[in-house]
Amino acid sequence: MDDRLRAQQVDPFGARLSRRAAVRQAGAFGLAAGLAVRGIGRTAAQATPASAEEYPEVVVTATEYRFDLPPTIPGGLTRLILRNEGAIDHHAMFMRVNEGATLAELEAALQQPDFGPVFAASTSVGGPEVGPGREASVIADLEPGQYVVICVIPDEAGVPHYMMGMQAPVEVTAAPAAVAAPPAADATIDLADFRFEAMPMRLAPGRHVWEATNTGEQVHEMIVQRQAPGVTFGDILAMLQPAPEATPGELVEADPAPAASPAAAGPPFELIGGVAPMSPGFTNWAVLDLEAGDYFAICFVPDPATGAPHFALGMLMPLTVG
Ligand SMILES: [Cu+2]
Repeated sequence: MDDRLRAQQVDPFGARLSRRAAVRQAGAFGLAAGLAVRGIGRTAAQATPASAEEYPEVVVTATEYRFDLPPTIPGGLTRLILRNEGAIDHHAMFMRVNEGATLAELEAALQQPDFGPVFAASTSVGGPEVGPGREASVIADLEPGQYVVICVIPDEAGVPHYMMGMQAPVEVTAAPAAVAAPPAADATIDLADFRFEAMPMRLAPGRHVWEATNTGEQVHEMIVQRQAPGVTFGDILAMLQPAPEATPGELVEADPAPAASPAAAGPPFELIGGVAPMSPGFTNWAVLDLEAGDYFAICFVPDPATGAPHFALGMLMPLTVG
């Protein structure tokens, strides 16, 4: 094992080591210039922004516990649709095999629950997430390469869904000369350590496309949950417990369900869309169709140093639609 790989294995979200320099560079030259180097988003600033329907679509169907999607898809700006036909929340993280790593190494890492080796072998370019019986999408710029789509949400015993079958290899081929312009965004949000910067808190009902870029040094997600009628943001705060028992370095998502749910009818909120855990430096455009109601945005990824979930460090925002 070379030193780079060894260093990444020590780092629970290994890929951020290589991305950290890129993010610093982006800060030095201006974020737009840094992202342009990566070929994301603003490279096509002179082109007309497009609506979500104009991008090539890839449908990922999720059930317990498997994904169905084509084994080969074209690269470039692509609308990734997650159709959740299961009974619980799922996401579809598009993990690109790192330079110098192999698909076999990533698949070996996906045989166990520790995320260190997974992020040593691959980088998350993001992806959609959504609750049962629903469909949601993001638009992502897929570089050609070998990917594995995974779900890291744990079951009640803490076993990530990828170990139960939710992992599917996908080869991304060269981008066709399709839609080159980035989507028209209603909001541009930074997933920072540890806040949702510039996230709108009051919105009109309807379609919103949020451009979300991970400008931090850790992996972040942007889950959008709709509260059941009558449930307040104060209720949400009361039921979200920091998870001090989480082992630093493990991507364990805290269970947001209260210990004693009053009606035992599950958590009083529903995952309607957002961006799955995504490595630093990447951008996803989340396509959100919002009905009137109360919502919140949240990140469950834990801080490797303390084990505290990011929502306890500031990545929790109330949203009002109506
Ligand atoms: Cu986060």
